[in-house]
Amino acid sequence: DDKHWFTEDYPEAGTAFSLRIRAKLHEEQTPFQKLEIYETEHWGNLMVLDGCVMLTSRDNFTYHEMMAHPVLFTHPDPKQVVIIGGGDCGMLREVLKHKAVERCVQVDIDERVTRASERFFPELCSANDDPRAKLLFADGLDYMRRLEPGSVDVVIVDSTDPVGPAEGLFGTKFMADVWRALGDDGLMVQQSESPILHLDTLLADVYTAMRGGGFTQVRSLQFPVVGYPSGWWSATMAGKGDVDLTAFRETDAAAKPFATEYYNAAMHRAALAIPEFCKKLM
Ligand code: AG3
Repeated sequence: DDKHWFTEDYPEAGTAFSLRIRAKLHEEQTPFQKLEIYETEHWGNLMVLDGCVMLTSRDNFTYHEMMAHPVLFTHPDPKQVVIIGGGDCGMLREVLKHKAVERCVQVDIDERVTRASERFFPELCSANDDPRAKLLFADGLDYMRRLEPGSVDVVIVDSTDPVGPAEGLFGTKFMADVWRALGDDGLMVQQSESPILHLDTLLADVYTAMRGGGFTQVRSLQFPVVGYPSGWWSATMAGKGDVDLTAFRETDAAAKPFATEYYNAAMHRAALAIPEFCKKLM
């Protein structure tokens, strides 16, 4: 009964991930990618771009919370935030939970992703009307190049895999543009794929690109994402100057005045631990 399953195949790993589906709710070829939405049996709605799982209603909280909150609790006072990608608006929602944030600009190349999210994932779009939010539909590479130097506190890169539209977001040139846009205490975080599958083929390159772009401090967090290849994911933070990326505002995190489903100070601390096979990155 193949038609009752959505499957993402990972040829490089010899594995696949399937979700039992009830219906295909939407399909379109946008100017940038193929966008599909399914209703699943057990995981709510599913968004797929170019055959890759982006999120489900039920599991996206681990990814969005672990990309947004660690970096925001590591920066001393994050006021100006930029999200590159993130068109589903789930990252924007997490960022705006931080009262210190005065403005969060989301820059996704594909407006259709946001329109589909508003329709099929309204819970992710609950902060889109926040006066601090600004949604731009533009090329993130261009946007970053043009930002005024030193004008941003935190950049969050919530991209697709490093092929197709997102490829440039993993390169040294982009990292150098992020470095320049950030203030002295500035931090970035980038989704950096699976430690068990992509350590040598991607994570090592992200470290090289970040260092090549000028960042002296680089550190990954690891956490589960059920719907992504291997179910085991990473986010890599980078900082200017001699910031200690393991020294977050732990007291503030422990007393966070907003609800989360995964993130807390202890999960943040735990996610910073480095498995033995990953130590060669450091
Ligand atoms: N960012 C996508 C991560 C890459 C998933 N890769 C895959 N399924 N092959 C997700 C966007 C969520 N805001």
